[in-house]
This record gives sequence, C-alpha cells and structure tokens, in this order.
Amino acid sequence: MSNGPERSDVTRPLEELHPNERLKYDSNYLRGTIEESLADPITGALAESDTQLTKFHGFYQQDERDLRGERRKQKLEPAYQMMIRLRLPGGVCTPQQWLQLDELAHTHADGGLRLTTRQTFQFHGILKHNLKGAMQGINNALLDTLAACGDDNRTTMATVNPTNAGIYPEVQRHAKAVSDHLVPRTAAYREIWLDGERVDGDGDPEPLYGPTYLPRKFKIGFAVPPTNDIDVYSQDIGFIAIVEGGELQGFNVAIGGGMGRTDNEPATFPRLADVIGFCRPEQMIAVAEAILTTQRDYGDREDRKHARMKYTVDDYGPDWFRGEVERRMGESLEQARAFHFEHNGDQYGWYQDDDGRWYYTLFIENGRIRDWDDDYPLMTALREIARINDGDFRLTPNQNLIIANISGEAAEKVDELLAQYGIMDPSKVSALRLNSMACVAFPTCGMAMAESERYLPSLLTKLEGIMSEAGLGDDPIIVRMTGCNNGCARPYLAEIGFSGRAPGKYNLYLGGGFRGERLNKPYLYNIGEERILEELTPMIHHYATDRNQGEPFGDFVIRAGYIGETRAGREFYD
Ligand code: SRM
Ligand code: SF4
Repeated sequence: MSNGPERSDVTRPLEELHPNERLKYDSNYLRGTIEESLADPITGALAESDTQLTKFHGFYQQDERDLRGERRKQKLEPAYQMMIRLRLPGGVCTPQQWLQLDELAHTHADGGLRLTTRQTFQFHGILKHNLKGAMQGINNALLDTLAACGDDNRTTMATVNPTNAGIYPEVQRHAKAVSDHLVPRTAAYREIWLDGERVDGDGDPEPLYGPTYLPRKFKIGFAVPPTNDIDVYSQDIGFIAIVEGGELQGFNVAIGGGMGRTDNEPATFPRLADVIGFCRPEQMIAVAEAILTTQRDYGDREDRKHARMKYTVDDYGPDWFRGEVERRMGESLEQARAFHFEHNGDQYGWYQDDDGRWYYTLFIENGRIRDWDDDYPLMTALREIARINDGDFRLTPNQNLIIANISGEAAEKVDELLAQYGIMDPSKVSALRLNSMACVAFPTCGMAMAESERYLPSLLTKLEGIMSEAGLGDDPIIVRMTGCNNGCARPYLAEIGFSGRAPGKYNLYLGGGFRGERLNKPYLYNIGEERILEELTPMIHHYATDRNQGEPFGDFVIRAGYIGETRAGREFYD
C-alpha cells in the first residue's frame, strides 16, 4: 500500500492526459457543437466529438448492427439511431409518468422500453430528428436524463424490495437527495433540449465537478440488508443501511467497487468495494461529496482503462482513501456496524406490507418491455395497469418491475389484467430463469461481441433441462450474461457468468457468491454452447448429489475444487 499519491491529475496540463479531458475542457460545460450536429440534415449522426458529450446529457449514438452489412453493400451510412437513458434515482416513477414514457416510446422511439440493471429506463431506436422531442417529452413527464451517462455520478440505485417497505421511503429520499446534489449544474442541458435561455459565463457553472468533470463514470447505490438487490459491492460508493428497532441509524460506507475489465489485459479487473466506516444519515451527502471529489482529484485521467475509482482505491489503499475523505469532511467516520445480506435477487409475486398495501413483482425477462406478439402483449398490459393509477412503479436492479404500494382494490384489478393479458406468472418460471440477467448487446450496443439478451433465454431452457434431470428444478442459481467484457449485467458476481468474446463464443466464470459478496473467476475462455453444456452438466449433477444443506452453487464449485476462490479483484485471474 502506498502512503498516498503526490500529485493530483486534475492539476496536470491537459496535453499530458487522455484526449477526452481536453474535449470536456473545450466543450464549454458540455455544449460542444451539439446544436450544430442536431441541425445538420445531411447525416443521421452527430459530430464525433459531440458523441462523447451527449453521454453527459443522457444519450448515446448507436447504429442498428443487424443492418450494418446490408447498408454497407448499398453504400449507405450506418443506420444511426440514439439510445436515451433516464436518470431515475431509486428507480421509481408514478403510473402517470409510466404512461407518458409508454407514449414517447411509440411516438419517438422503437415502440418498446428497456428496464436496465441500474433501475432506469432506456429508449432505443430514436432518430436524430426525434431527439429533441423525446427529451422534451421526458421533461414534460417531470423526469430528466442529465448525467444518466458520462463522466459524472450516474443514476443512484436503491433497494426496492417490498420486504423493506418500512424503511423504503427514507432510503429513497436519501438516494434522490444525493443524486440531485451530485448532478451537473451546467445550463447546457436546458439550453439545448428545453430551449432555455443561454446563461454561460455567469458564475461558476460546475462548482463541484469543474470543467473536466470526473475521470470516468461514477456510481452510487443504497442497500437495505438483508437484501443486496443492488449489488452494493459493485458500486463506486455503496451505502449499506443500518436499521435498528425499525429506525435508520445511518449507513456503512463501501468504496471502490466496479465490474469493467478488458479481455487479455490483466491490469484491468472487477473489484468489490471495501467497507471503510459508518456515517449518520445527516452526514451521507458530505461523505458522498468527499469521496467523489477525492476521485475527481486523484483518479487517473491519462488511461481511461485505469480511471475508475476502484483503481484509485486499489492503488492507494482504502485506508489512505478513508483518511483523505475524513480530511475533506473535517470529521471522522465511525466504525462500520454489523450487517448481514441474504441474497441479491428479487422476491416475486404478491406481498402485503404492515400497512396493508400491496406489491407485485413481475418477472420481465432481461428488462425488455414490448408487445412481443398477440399472445404476449406485455406493454399493453402494463399500460392498462398504469391506468388504474394507484401506487407507483418501481424498477428493480435485476431488470424487473414492481407494481408497488397499491390498495387491495387495485391489487384485484392488477390480478385481473395480468390474467387477461396472459402475463407470465413468476411462480411458473424456473428459479434459474428468475435469477438470471442479460445485458442488451446486439443489435444496439456498439461494444457487443456476442449476443446476450437475445441468446440467454434459449441457453437457460437447456440449463433448465439439466437442472430438472438433476432434480434441481426449483433451485436458484444466479446466471448472468453479457455480450462483452464490460460487465453491464454484473456477470462477475454471478454463480455462473458469461461474457461474450465473438459470435457464439463466451468466457465462462464460476464461483460468485449468492449474496453478491464474492467475485467469480474465469473458468474457461472463448467457448461455444456445446462446450458450455458439456462442462456444466456434470457439475450441476455433482452439485445435486454432493452439496451441503443450503449450500449455494457458487460456494459448492469452490469447495468441490472446480475453481479457486476470488478474495480480491487483483486475484481475479489467478
Ligand atoms: Fe453498461 C457501456 C448498457 C449497466 C459497465 N453499457 C455501456 C453501453 C453504453 C455501450 C457503449 O458504451 O457504447 C451499453 C449500451 C447498450 C445499449 O444498446 O443499450 C451499456 N449498461 C448498459 C445497461 C443498459 C445494461 C442492461 O442490460 O441493463 C445498463 C444501464 C445501467 C443504467 O441504467 O445506468 C448498464 N454497465 C452497467 C453496469 C452495472 C451497474 O452499473 O450496476 C456496469 C458494471 C458496473 C461498473 O460500472 O463497473 C456497466 N457499461 C459498463 C462499461 C465498463 C465500465 C468500466 O469500468 O470499464 C461500459 C464501457 C465503458 O464505460 O467504457 C459500459
Ligand atoms: Fe454492451 Fe458489453 Fe454492456 Fe453488454 S456488457 S451492454 S455488450 S457494453
């Protein structure tokens, strides 16, 4: 462990840093030439430099990859389209907002909605000329997209599990407060999308971030034990609620989690956050700000693959980091308090809280909402449920949806609508599938190397067959898949994880913890389905016969010697 860094990257000349630092600096607080790009009728694309800046505004330029080859043959430019992501602290919206987003999906996007692994909505397939209308529609729904992507604090996650109903409103309030506190202040967003008055030049537009924002993306999440649905150890900052006698005492503070890694680059690795202390609720924002500004000042701005806070924490050590945070706060963190997690999944079906309010957690496979066909009009069913106009809609960190906090009368109507539209009853879905997640990947994600969301369902059908042959039909094993190494479905925390290497080829990871408490480890690289099934079949049968009572699959494969235990991110490849 080092005694601490001697220099702060934020004070170094821009020429020595990654070109994105200059781009941010020169953008006039995220304006760049976005307005000119939007006005250019010749292309469906934005200027290259603007595609970096628009992330801070909440959208990505993509192209429809299924059409790439055909468009190339026809000598056409790629089928450019935008993906918009909302900033939705704690993943909650009203039924009215749901209806507005549903309508926007039809008028401005591809007609569907995507629930993400960070509890927010994405619209896909938005053409450039529809962008401004979509952004204004989101604003009319009293929602926004500012900092949903980019080198800033992204959407803040918070446990939505209904069994935490008592403490839920308070934790939600904290998640929203910290998100609002850390949101960029630049007026560029209002000017460009909401036709606001130009205000550049007045005062300091970004007192917290400065002109170059953060070295890299930054993520915060709030977990309420025993539920670790948000995978708190994968966050840059994880706040773990400590509840005693039904009262929120404060939060344990965990720093330096992250999933991203790059194949064949062992200097990059997933890492779990370290718990560095405890803070009272009224200190939480000051703690978050001190951590974020420490990363702002000491994070690596030269190498974006080493720029996440997990590397700053790993390089300088959690003790140094804690000291710096306390120095900035002018007070010490208290000693971390005891807590215990039981699982990181969702709890499906109906639940009634102590006040008699009802909750229904629906399984939304890989978060994709659309009217699939006449037999599965999921989007229509949810629209009808939203029209009941009671309670709220909560997006879970596992890409599912909770129709939350509704009366008994509304619950009956929800039940009728679910039956009328034939919406999947989670009690009829295997525990394996209910505990699975896949990222978007093809056809929209520019980084995808293999299918994920479009492939995992069929692989799971095969694994379900093996599970039931082994007599494990009702047992949960956490399976997660991504189309590349970036880790968007947090696959390095899965008991069985996959990341795409090439079409039809995946790395297979084993040994993640059932409670999101342990990273897995690469088992085999670059293998196809046949080999995946060949490897997993005997392992699953072995698990069925030799597991200890209550032993999760991830623990079993370590005990049985299939894979070593990963105790720290740096050991991921050992
Ligand atoms: Fe992600 C980049 C989708 C959660 C790590 N992620 C992307 C992009 C924007 C691809 C790109 O840069 O061009 C993907 C857009 C695909 C598309 O077509 O929609 C994308 N990420 C997603 C979502 C939609 C996956 C999903 O199926 O739900 C999730 C949106 C979350 C949100 O609402 O904000 C999503 N991404 C995550 C998570 C999980 C989390 O945050 O809990 C991670 C791992 C945690 C972490 O950050 O360490 C994650 N995404 C990445 C990375 C790797 C970051 C790194 O540190 O190396 C990238 C690539 C990058 O940043 O360079 C990335
Ligand atoms: Fe795209 Fe890779 Fe993220 Fe999947 S993991 S959405 S393929 S960046």
